Amino acid sequence: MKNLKFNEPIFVTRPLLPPIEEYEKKLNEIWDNRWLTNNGPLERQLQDKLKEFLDVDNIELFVNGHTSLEVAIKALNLTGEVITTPFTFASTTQAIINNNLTPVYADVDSEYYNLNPDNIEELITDETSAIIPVHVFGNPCDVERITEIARKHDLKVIYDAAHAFGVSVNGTPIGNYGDISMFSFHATKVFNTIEGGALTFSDDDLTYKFKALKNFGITPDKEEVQYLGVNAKMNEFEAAMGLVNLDHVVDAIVTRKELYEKYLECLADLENEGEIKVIRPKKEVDYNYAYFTIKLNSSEKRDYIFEKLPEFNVHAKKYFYPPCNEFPVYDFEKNTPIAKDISDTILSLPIYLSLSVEDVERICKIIELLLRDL
Ligand code: T4K
Repeated sequence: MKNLKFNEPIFVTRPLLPPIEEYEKKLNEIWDNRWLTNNGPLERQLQDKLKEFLDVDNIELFVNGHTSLEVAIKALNLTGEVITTPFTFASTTQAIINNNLTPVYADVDSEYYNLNPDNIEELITDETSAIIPVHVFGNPCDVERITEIARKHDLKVIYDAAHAFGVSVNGTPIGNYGDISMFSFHATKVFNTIEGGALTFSDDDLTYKFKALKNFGITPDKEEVQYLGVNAKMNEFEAAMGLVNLDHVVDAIVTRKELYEKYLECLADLENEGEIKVIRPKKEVDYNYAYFTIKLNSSEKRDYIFEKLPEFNVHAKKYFYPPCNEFPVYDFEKNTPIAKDISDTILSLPIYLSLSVEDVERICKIIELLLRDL
């Protein structure tokens, strides 16, 4: 088994990095412009290009995904309670709480781990102002049903689309659903601007508000502080990275798909034996292969694999553990058993461009040996 150990660490992900000359070229532009941040020319260029790439009505760029989610919530003047998912990264819940709202957790579906629309309506009260679902691992939520519920109860919908860059559902690009969608362009994402994020939205009027909110509440035309804002502007170094990475992201997704399919092939026996379950893309979806995630059939097995893999220099991650309603800093009802079970048994395996299909074969071999050894 020892000869399966990798010489270099294999992380759950590595950033998409363009050829350095391409980035240098953009850095030269920054030097020529002497414009580093605050609505710079590269940010504006990237905004136009991403609007086209994501095929959305409006887009506004931000310094990171999380802050943009906080701004999105603020812009819609939400109050009281927000129905959301416990199975997500800490950001989603924290964006709600940081806006002085109460997250109310609806359990997820057991196939794709997204907020289950069946569980939403029973949680709606007079205090509810919005639903904030997450397209977990890039698999879209049941957007049709969520739209229907939101319309019926006059609720806003903000999608956390942090994982869903480039995803479409039945041919409709994912950023067109809900009142607002938030994309993360963090280094670990399919498309990165080092740190970075964006809000996409259909209501043109929000542009003015977002531009103000991300710049200390200062309105773009009158230079008045009309809102209590934050500093969440994307800087030119981030935008430069985005501009060059955008030229590579389509190819990157093709490579991710190849690696994803190699995993499926190599893990087929374990899956057929019921040892693991692979989270697959929904049928009606153009997918981005952002994550390769498996579910083990017990928390003991998940923890065993998670702890043993580093002995082979493989570093998987428990995306997402624990569920947000179990964070010790909050005291929320822990009444989402499906999310809890998934969280206890989930494991995201390495998937990134510089990983080879042979590396994937080796990782699968290690997992197979470990599980058979148990
Ligand atoms: N909503 C959802 C559903 C999200 O998943 C996220 C972020 C957000 C909102 C908020 O968006 P941002 O504000 O981040 O734009 C990572 C990311 O930091 C986070 O962006 C992401 N979700 C989350 C799922 O994953 P960690 O704590 O797992 O990151 P870390 O540092 O352990 O990185 C993972 C692996 O990536 C490392 O083992 C090595 C590799 N790596 C990482 C970085 C940063 C590199 O090779 N190079 C690098 O530069 O959170």
